[in-house]
Amino acid sequence: MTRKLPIIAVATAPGKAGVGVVRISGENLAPIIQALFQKILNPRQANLLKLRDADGQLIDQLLAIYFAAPASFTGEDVLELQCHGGPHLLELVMRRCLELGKKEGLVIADPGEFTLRAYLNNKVDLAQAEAIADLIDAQSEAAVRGAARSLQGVFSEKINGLVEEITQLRILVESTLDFPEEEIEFLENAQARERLAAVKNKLQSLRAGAKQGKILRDGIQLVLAGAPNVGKSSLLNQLAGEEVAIVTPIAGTTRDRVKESIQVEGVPMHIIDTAGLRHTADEVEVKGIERTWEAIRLADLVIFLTAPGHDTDSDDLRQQIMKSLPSGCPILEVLNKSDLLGDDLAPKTGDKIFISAKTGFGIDELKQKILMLVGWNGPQEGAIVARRRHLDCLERAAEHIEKSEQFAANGNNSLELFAEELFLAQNHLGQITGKLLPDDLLGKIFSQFCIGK
Ligand SMILES: Nc1nc2c(ncn2[C@@H]2O[C@H](COP(=O)(O)OP(=O)(O)OP(=O)(O)O)[C@@H](O)[C@H]2O)c(=O)[nH]1
Ligand SMILES: [Mg+2]
Repeated sequence: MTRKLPIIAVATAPGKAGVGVVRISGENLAPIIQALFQKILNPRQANLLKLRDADGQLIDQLLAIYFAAPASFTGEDVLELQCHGGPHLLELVMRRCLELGKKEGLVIADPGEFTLRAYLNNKVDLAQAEAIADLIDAQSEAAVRGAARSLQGVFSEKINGLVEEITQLRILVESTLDFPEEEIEFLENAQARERLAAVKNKLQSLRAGAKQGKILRDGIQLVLAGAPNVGKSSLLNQLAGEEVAIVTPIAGTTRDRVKESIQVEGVPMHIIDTAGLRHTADEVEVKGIERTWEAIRLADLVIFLTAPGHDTDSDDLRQQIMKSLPSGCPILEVLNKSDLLGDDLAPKTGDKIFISAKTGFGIDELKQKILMLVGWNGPQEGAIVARRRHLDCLERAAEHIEKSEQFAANGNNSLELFAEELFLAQNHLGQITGKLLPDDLLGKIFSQFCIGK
């Protein structure tokens, strides 16, 4: 995980482009630069140079920029070669660099290895390193802005601020531990409970912000499920604004999952249209229905679609779906084909939403309801992006703060436990920015990056 060898990778996306960048990072790149260009490069200057193969034939004329350690992205020496952006050309450039860097141990970088080095050299903390990947993967403009804020350290600063407050409180508590008779007075004098309440509030608002940030980063897996022919594919098409899925009056039209991503108010929605749920002997349809259940088991929200004339078994089906939902996943019952009801719209009861995939009636209301059910509070000033990992850490920290509060309330003889819970809360927060992070987790996080980053 933490090898020291110089690494190389193409940093730009695969495919043809005007420019393609090859990046090298290592503790000392001087010998490699010398071998490549027979000269020393001044740091931070663009040099128009020729790269030749072993026979002296020109591979490319390129711009080389050298960043001397520690003033670089990785904190090591970095060489950026801005070549022409052809995949075969870049392959040749890579091969030549590997040839000439062989003596120095130059190897192809693992996914995320450049950023890992930036992290290990304290150029960014872990939350910022993750924000780099999130910025690249951002699925909407709002997600780009959120990731950029996290990268600037907005999220990390809040975490660090909270860790600092907890540390101060711990120092107070631990300095009193040796004087048990003063415990109760201590809690009063140091305003420990008030300070703890303030920490709790801040943690609460961080959790709320991170929950929004997770929606912004990952979007919502929205599964359209129901009996055949109720109009699931029609609804997908209506939401997507194009004919993504095949629609016919024949029950059992959709056999496989059809996915389409849209954005609603900057929130990415990954809509999954599924095979209609029914008993059937058709082998293909049976497989399709299995996939419907798989999709339901991974959903963030399931729309249970019904339509007039299809409600005979709908109670059973709803029950069955409810049993398969992941914990906390809401189900929204939607009645399609409301255009067929004429004036019968009156019995609109409960939470059920009436729509028409055909006319577009109720679609805006449906979108709003979806956002509300997944807990989206609308675009927010200063929003950040966050990951499941961050939410988990915040949740664990909140649990320990909760426990520490109980010990503080108990007063007598529980100061030690109070301090211990504070310590544990602090640890979980520290894992977000990467302090106190188990090594295997680090490997897992960076392996999800793209190559060359
Ligand atoms: N009147 C009316 N017809 C609709 C509406 N939505 C869908 N339909 C019709 O209902 C039929 C079935 O629509 P689909 O979207 O294929 O239904 P589905 O739920 O995907 O069906 P399967 O793929 O078989 O599970 C088609 O003939 C659609 O034109 C609607 O809002 N109003
Ligand atoms: Mg369908």
